Amino acid sequence: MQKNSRIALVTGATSGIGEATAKLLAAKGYQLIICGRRAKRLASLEKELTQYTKVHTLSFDVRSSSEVRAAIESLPSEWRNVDILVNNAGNAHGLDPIQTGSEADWDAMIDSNVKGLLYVSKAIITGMIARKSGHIINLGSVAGKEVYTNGNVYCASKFAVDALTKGMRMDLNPYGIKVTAIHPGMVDTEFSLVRFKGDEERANKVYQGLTPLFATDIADTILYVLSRPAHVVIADLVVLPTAQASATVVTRTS
Ligand code: NDP
Ligand code: 8X3
Repeated sequence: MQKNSRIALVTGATSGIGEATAKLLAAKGYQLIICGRRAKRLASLEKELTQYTKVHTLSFDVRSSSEVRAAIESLPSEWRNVDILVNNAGNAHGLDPIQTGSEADWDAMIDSNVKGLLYVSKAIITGMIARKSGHIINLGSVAGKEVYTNGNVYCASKFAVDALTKGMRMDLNPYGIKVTAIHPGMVDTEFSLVRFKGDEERANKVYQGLTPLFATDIADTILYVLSRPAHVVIADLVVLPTAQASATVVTRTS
């Protein structure tokens, strides 16, 4: 078992990028607070990861400021000093033109991708400021750098993550807190299944004819960002599969 005294809180650890990140950081000995709404998945992940490191589980919905506050306040004293926050929880809901988009989808994206990130950050930042140290990693997206057709509100939510990351880095600069944004292109996770509301055929088509990124690729990137020396912060990274040149340019072999 590798030892690392740092405590990392990962939101959205029940699948995809968050789950892969939790697994990699656990293998590297980081102590982990794993979060998500699906408590059963968290319980089985906790069981798996405890062979490597200490794990604490928090099940809450990032869209609810009161749930977020209660969850963070419930942390036992030995888990309170969170060194690393990976703001990963989030999803796209729908892929529709602005004129026919669903308000429920808009709410879900803005409430989780933007407001949820803010609520969790606020709850954690107070302690980081008091200790004058910490590292916040926000999961943006290529969709937060370029808008694509029908991406409207999802893109806006990720543009907001980009702006918030820059703002956080400025506001937290006097306290020695590092702030990083990682902006992946296409990653084969449950992302498209959620976007298309469980339509597997449609979700699978997104990754057909190309080799997408895998969640482990982004977990590797997160580990790289975390393992830079104290005087180095990776501020902003766009990570694409080789087959993807931009939000809209992708080469498929079939
Ligand atoms: P997944 O759907 O596999 O994972 C999303 C995670 O977010 C789940 O663990 C889910 O947990 C959690 N989550 C979603 N909504 C909430 C909520 N309201 N409260 C708490 N947790 C929530 O997708 P990815 O791993 O791909 O996505 C992770 C992040 O990466 C997202 O922010 C996404 O926008 C971003 N991203 C993804 C890309 C991709 O192509 N896959 C590309 C660029 C960025 P649970 O349902 O248990 O609550
Ligand atoms: C996820 C990548 O291109 O589907 O953020 O929006 S994309």
